[in-house]
Amino acid sequence: MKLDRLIRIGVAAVIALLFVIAIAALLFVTESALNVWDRLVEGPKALLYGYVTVMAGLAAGAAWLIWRLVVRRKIPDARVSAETPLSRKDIRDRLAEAESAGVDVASAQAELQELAARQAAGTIHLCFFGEISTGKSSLIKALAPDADVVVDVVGGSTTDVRHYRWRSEAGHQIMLTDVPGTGGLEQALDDVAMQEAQRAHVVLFVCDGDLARQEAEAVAELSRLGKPVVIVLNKSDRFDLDEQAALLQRLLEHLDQAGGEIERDRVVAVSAGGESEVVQRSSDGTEATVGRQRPADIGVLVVAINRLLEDPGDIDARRDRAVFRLAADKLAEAENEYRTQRSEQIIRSATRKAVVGSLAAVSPGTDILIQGYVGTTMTQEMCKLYDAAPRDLDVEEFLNLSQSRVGRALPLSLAVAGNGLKAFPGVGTVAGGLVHAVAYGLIFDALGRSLVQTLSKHGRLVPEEAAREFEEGISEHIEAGVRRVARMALDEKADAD
Ligand SMILES: Nc1nc2c(ncn2[C@@H]2O[C@H](COP(=O)(O)OP(=O)(O)OP(=O)(O)O)[C@@H](O)[C@H]2O)c(=O)[nH]1
Ligand SMILES: [Mg+2]
Repeated sequence: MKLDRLIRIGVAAVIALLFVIAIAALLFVTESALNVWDRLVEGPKALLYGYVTVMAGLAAGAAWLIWRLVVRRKIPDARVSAETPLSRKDIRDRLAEAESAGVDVASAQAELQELAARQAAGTIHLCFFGEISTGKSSLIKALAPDADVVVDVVGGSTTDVRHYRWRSEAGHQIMLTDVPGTGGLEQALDDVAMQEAQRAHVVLFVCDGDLARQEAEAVAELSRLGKPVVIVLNKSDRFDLDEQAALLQRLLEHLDQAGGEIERDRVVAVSAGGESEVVQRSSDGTEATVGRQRPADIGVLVVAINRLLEDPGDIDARRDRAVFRLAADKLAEAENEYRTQRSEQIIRSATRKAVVGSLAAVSPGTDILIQGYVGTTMTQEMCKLYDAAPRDLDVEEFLNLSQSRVGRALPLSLAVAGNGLKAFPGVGTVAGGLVHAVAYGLIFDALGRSLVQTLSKHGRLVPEEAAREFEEGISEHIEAGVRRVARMALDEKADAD
């Protein structure tokens, strides 16, 4: 009791002393400031202004330094740039940068090569795009009767991309492109079709009725990519004139909502014809099913294409931009792939170092090393992989926050490690050192995986969030990683022995 009172009196005395010092300091500073100010005011004006300028400069410099140190740097968000148009130079630069980092850029590069080949040939590509069995192949066959086009009653008859030569009235060299129908069983074929549409100058969007939701979305996507879209209502032989007129109106509304260009001939109704099966009865009474060609009526489509090409405008530049976007998407996919592989390597290497370090330690258990070299290197390498330039302070803060969570997770990690090791035949009694090594390895493994999750979600290191991710996912990661890490520790131990 006495001691407590003494401490209180002591603290009170210190406060009183600090108060006196603060007042004295304030008086002293005020006096010198006023002194300096008086002299400046009396002295030449140039000195006054010079002095004020220097003071303001110093204050601004200090503020800037504090800002740099404390406030987080804003890293441009990759998702924002997904909407901005790309130039040839942008995409070339990105490719070169990614390639030097070790990313496989072949498929993105192939897009640029295909574009160059098409530019050199100077042909205009018209892509027939639409759901399966809407009559894309039949339309191409009607336009270019000599072409060897596959048409089938069964949906999904076209499974690859084919080009057929054609010529417009104005003498343009044209390629009619047939692609697989969308909305079938294979999502991969939808992608093939969409990518080919992206490479074309104009998309002829073929449908055989009002647009379903997916079709409307595809029209919107194509318009967003800057594609001139013509909606072609095929099989119009199945509708009477009033129905046709109502459908054309609906389609025009779809195009308008999708942000497509509403010009003359952007929505047309045609009949590609195609084959129908009819039962033929011969004079002897026998019946046979034969295919009969329906009459084609595609005049309005030919007119629409010719009109569109009368004044092609910036059709080439728009096609180029869409291909650059396609190449950028393929590059992003390749980068993701690369990150997945590389992050796995980084995690493995850190986990191995933790295991080896722990096996070599004299008294395992005293040294959880998250804040040490291994944790720092792993965090920095991972951030670099995700183009997130972290401040050293952020790395430190993340590791500190994670370290405080490790204490809670260690018993679980040890238990899982012990069980995991027992599952290996021939290990026999599991030595404590080995269990600790596996437990530490598991913690690094979990740390690495939570880092990958936050970095791929936010594109930068947000210490509190990354640490929370670590805490929330740790038990799941520990369970998932135990076989791998136990194997690693056993191998390392065998090597050491
Ligand atoms: N009634 C009618 N049927 C048509 C018309 N055009 C095509 N068809 C029929 O529609 C079916 C599908 O024709 P395709 O040309 O193979 O359709 P597609 O869009 O190329 O089909 P996928 O390649 O499978 O996506 C065939 O049975 C055609 O005979 C048309 O104008 N009227
Ligand atoms: Mg087809």
